[in-house]
Amino acid sequence: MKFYITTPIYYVNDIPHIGHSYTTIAADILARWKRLNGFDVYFLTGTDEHGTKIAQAAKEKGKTPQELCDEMSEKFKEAWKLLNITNDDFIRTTEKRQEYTVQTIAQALFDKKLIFKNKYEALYCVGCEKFLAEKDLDENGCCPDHKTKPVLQSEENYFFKLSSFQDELLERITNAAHKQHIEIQPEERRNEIVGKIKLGLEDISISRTAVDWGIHLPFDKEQTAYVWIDALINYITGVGYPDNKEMFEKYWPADVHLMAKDILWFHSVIWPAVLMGAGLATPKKVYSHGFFTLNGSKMSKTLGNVISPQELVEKFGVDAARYLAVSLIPFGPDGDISWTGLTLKYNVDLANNLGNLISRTIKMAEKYFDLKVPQCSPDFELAKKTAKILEDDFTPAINNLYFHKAAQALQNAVTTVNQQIENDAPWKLAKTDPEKLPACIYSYLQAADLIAIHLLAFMPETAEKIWSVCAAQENIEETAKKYFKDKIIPEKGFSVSGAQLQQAQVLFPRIIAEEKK
Ligand code: ME8
Repeated sequence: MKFYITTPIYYVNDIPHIGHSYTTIAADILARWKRLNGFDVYFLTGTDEHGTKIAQAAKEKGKTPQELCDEMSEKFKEAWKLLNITNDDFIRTTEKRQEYTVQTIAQALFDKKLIFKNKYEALYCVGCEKFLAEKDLDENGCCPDHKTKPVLQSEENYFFKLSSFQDELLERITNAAHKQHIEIQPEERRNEIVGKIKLGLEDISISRTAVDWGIHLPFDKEQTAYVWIDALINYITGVGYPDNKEMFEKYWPADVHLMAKDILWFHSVIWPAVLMGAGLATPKKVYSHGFFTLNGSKMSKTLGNVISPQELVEKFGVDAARYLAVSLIPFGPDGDISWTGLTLKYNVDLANNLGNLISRTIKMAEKYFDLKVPQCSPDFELAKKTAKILEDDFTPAINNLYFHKAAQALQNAVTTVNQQIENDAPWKLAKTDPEKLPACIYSYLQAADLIAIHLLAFMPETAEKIWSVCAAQENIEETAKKYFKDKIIPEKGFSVSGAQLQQAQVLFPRIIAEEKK
């Protein structure tokens, strides 16, 4: 069973911020989850490095485009390393392999007469890297996103016959029984896409003459491929197209392309049409999440209101940063975040709920059992109750990419164990019914181990810590794989009676909320 997952390749004219981190962390959680469930996962991310926007940004900084791309792609790589992202490859569109694939696809489409030359004149926004219609402009005649006046550009470009794919695209998107069904999520966005396709698809320009910082077309060296065509093709280059047939056949088509709503159209319409034109399979799923705003306004480097992955990690630690990024707003609609909101969620979910469960359990084991897993006949009732919550709520949520719901299910499982501790009141039992104590503490440890297994994809380091503090046996990943396969708790439990526990450490120290300027 294979699973190929991608993030967008990010433009190198911006620094990585929480928006890029959001998509990449979500993709990483899914990649880790699928690996734990026995899939042979391939996870691709990278950077988009061609086009006027990048060439201009380089000029402003007094660098060559290549220098800027080298420097900025490193920043993305560093950010993903910091966030513990397990991508299998990092593709850059300026690499030779990408040039080769783009030229191969362009030539194939040209040979099939799906690419033709035409004169084109329209208003072009450099910021968007696209032509805009008059109706798209704001009241000042500017691009509504970039607040700059688009320039009138006229040139002879190559066009791709997007219009000829209209019916087949509609069929693949709307017919779930189609063997090449393209599932677009969430539902509302899929409906928007379908509505727009039904209005009619126009052929699109796929090359430029004035842009030198790009990949030259094999059949006309005067022209470079338009950034979008170049960028999308990364997804097949990344799995070896065209020369590494074995790899390509193994992983293509992509199981899920992950992105935000801004680029859903390109991924669910233009990309599948290009693939169909080239005679290749179309992606199985295209999933778009919403846009983050920060304190109600759009995040932008020029406004200086971005949250960087470094800032997130500095304040909360890597695992909490991963958890908070995907659990704060529902995966799908837009949402607003703030440092206050992040801190609050950190304190409630991680410091108070999860952190507290582990520290109080270990402290009781220390006080009553000399820091050993108590001797008793195994009691799995609480672990089974926890397992049921996770099975009913966590697993379907994560499989459907509802990361916020999966995070909530983890919290519900933790709350259930904390409530059980309150109900048992072991501190009272120690005085009234001491013979009941071993089974109680033993059961909290088993439930904590089970939670750790489910935390692995979200918070890998925390899961490992809980696992070792609670003296769980074997390797956590191996145990998790086994557990997810047959859902059976080992006969003697995950933490075996008599095993030495570790001192309680504070997993998530409480943080005082203060809004960062
Ligand atoms: O569009 N909220 O690159 P890009 C949520 N190179 N997600 C956000 C976000 C925000 N505020 N800001 C960015 C490009 N993202 C092209 C893609 S793919 C073949 C080419 C995330 O650097 C989100 O995933 O503008 C969005 O789709 C992506 O970054 C856009 O990245």
